Amino acid sequence: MQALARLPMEQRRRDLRAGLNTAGFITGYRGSPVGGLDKSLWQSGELLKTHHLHFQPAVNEDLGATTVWGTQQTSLFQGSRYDGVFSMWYGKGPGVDRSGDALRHANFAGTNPHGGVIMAVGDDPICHSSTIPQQSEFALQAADIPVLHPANVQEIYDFGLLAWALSRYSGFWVALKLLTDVAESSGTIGVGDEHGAFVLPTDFEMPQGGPHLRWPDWATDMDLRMEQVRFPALRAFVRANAFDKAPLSPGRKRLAIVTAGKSYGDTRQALADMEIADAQALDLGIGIYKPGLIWPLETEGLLDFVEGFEEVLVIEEGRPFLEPQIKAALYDLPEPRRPRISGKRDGNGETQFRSSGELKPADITRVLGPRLTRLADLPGVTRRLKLLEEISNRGPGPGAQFPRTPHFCSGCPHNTSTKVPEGSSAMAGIGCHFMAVFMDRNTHTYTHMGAEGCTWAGLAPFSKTGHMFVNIGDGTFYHSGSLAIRQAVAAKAPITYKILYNDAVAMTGGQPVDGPISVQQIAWQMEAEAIKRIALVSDNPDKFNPAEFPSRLTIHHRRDLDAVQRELREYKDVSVLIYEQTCGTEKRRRRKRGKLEDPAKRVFINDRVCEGCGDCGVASNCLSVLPKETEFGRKRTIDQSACNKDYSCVNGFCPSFVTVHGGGLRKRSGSGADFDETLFANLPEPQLPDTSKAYAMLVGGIGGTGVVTVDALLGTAAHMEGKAVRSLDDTGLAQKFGAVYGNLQIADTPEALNVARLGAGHADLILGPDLVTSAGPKVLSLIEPGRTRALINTYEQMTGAFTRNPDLRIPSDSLRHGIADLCGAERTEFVDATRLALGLMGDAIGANTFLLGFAYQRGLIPISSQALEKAIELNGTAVQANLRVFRWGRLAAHDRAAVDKVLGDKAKTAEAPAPQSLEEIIARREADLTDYQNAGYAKRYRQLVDRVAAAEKTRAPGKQGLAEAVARYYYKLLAYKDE
Ligand SMILES: Cc1ncc(C[n+]2csc(CCOP(=O)(O)OP(=O)(O)O)c2C)c(N)n1
Ligand code: SF4
Ligand code: SF4
Repeated sequence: MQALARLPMEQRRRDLRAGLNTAGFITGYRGSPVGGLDKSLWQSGELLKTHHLHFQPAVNEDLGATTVWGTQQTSLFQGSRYDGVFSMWYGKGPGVDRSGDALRHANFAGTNPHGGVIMAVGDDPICHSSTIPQQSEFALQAADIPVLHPANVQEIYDFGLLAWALSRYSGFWVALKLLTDVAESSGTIGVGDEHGAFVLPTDFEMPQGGPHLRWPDWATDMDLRMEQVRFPALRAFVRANAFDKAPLSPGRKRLAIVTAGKSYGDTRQALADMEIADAQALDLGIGIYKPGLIWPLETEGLLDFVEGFEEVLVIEEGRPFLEPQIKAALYDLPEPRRPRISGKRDGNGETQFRSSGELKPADITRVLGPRLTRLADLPGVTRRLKLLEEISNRGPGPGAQFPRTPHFCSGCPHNTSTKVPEGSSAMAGIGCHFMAVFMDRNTHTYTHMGAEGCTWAGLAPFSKTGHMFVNIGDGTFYHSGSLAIRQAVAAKAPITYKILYNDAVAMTGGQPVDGPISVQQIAWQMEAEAIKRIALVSDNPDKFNPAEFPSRLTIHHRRDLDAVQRELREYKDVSVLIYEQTCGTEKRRRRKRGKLEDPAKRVFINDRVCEGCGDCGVASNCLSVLPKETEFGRKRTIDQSACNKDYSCVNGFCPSFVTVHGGGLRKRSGSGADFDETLFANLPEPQLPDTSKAYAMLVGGIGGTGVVTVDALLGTAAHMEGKAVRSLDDTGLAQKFGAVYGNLQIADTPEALNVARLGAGHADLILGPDLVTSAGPKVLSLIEPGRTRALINTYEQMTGAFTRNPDLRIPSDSLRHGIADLCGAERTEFVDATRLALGLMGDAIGANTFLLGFAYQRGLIPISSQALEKAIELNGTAVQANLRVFRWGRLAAHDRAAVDKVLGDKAKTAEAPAPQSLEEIIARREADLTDYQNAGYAKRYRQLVDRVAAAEKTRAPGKQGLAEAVARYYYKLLAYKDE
């Protein structure tokens, strides 16, 4: 995203040097994988102004596209302040889909010669964070928009600048197709003048009138201009500037591989995995042609390259897009010069590359490998094919039964807002509430953004079901969803819209809604749409003044949500329930920045009173209500490090809950400013791993808990040491407490880094902040026995399923075995990083950095400690605490006894209770009851248990299950059972 954010600044600089006074305009709508662009631009602050850049996030993508159209009209009206405006539109695939009409109109009209339009199109082909897979080139082609396909961050930058030049020259809007693996990755790039440099064609004379936007102008003229001016100009510019490259061009021509963008990197990785270096590939007669412009394909260069090869193999992800273009180009070559061509299907018509799902280096190896072994004896190929075979026979491993699915954050309003009364159902739309479909909340089906409820408006006349609840976020409402409500009103559909006002566009990172919006405005807007029943539900209803609302709106506390919904579902037309409660994660952010008061109130559970029924977890649906295994059975505890203080767990009138007003969390022994750091003084420096080849690390953690930060620290540190880095982090839906995978590779040179995402058997290190994620099938498939090492946090962080199943247990032993069996016991290590970080620092948030320190000391991180510490400082967040916990991690690896000494008794806390004899169980409880009341009370207990034990001994010699049960549960009855 930073490469994209830098582009307009660079464009303005270059224009100034060329004597042009231009301005830049950036607009669009967020959505992963371009979800973070707006934040990057906002972070640029004053730089935007300095470079005459105007950033205006759009209400939605198609309106954004139309505003861009306007920026190309500077020459049509009096009073332009600039020679031209170069513009950038951004959006994810569905944004392209919904903008079809706007894009066709605007591109048809053309651009300004000193303006130009580029589009940053985020494509998520494997639905990582999307409701359907995207391959936007088809929609862009339909709008006559040329598509460039960058293979890495460097090409985002280079192609971005070239795209504006092309747009100015030819009048086209020009798109950059940004796949998740490229858009969400980071790497080191060059930004000198040679990047994005272009020349004007010398073999082409621009037809009279030129390609640009004008007025008056009519469709038939534009159509003609497209054919006779703009496409020829486009082709000439592309020919002159070699968007396409031939990185491997052999003398002896056997197999020409044509592949673009991410698939190019995947192909390179497949060759590297098979140990085929460039020289050997050339010897074997293998060539590679890499189009940068994937539509319209520049065929002169392509034909020059492929002529004379025996065969052309097209490698591309998704539905065939390059393949038909190449086939069409080759069709006219005379037979002897025309190579055979295969792509999705081989020469026999059998599928060789699937059109659905992700295309991985392993898939390419499976197709290329056998062909190569037919040409020569290649042990590397045989070895790799064998490993892939072994990996695909492994099975998914024990973790497959225990997935970490995304879940609402702690304190999320949707934990409550998405509940529906018994007997009712709900439909989902776009936004965080979508996760209700994974939960036990009678929420089924969804629509694309801005059509929420319209499916029910269509189905209702044909259904006996009288009513439907429909969830819609405030961001979506503002983007386009208010129109969906209008559709439902027009259809008189029996729907209750639950407009979830969480005061943020939360799913994409907590951006503000893109214009003025408030609970009051929504209420009045709904009133104006002729909706007669409107209710407002809030966790703090007193803050609302009824006079500011339509008179028929009713205001309720969230504890009355069920009753309000029961009433609304009887209503026979569209009704609206505005649910107001700020996003939990947003609250945490605002509190950290001092923008929101941090209530001095904390909730605790007295585990001696708690009966472990789990009702608080089920009712609050909150991930911060955790199990606590105690001598007296499984109880509950509140994770104070993660709690976002929405207090919904307190609602159950359980006597175990204790709220503490005032006061803060106690500082721990290892965290205070007065702590003596000399303990860390003599830490030896480990031998670091070799980076002459890519050193690949996978960080398997939980979304929202700092995995991305670990990756960023490692990446920054490596960069500071002059090493090449390539990393890829998850964003979007997975970030919500689902499994996230930080992919990070470090090497001495960038050429060693082909792909951003690690594939089968690629990992040198599995660094596992989360045991569940690290033992999942995805991570296990990265392990190559004998090469991969694993360092895993043993902490049992519950999954969202625990909110529905209070008896859920993490199968830690089998998960650990799943990893150790593959890596080998000697290459696997487990450490209780969360417990140690919490014990030392008073906050579990440092666990990831602790683990990093531990890994470093074990010689598993290929960067010096100085660089890592510098990166922690540069990161700027809780610098002292992070440096400290990093060093604690190092010390724990080097001298665990020294750490335990500092921890003292805390080292023993939270350990699972050790197995005990019957007598020990009884004695412990007898003593407890004496303390609780008196010796007589304890005696009463002892007598009954003894009687049962004696009876059991005579009736069932050798058994003591009954006596043990009585020992445990009679105690419970006497000590704290409250019913
Ligand atoms: C047309 C389109 N543009 C962008 C997105 C990406 N996207 C997914 S969720 C989301 C945020 C929705 O915000 P809101 O409705 O406020 O719900 P919240 O996430 O805050 O709960 C966006 C923009 C999309 N799915 N479709
Ligand atoms: S980001 Fe906010 S709205 Fe989304 S799940 Fe987390 S707390 Fe809920
Ligand atoms: S509701 Fe009360 S008794 Fe039940 S698990 Fe929660 S704290 Fe324990």
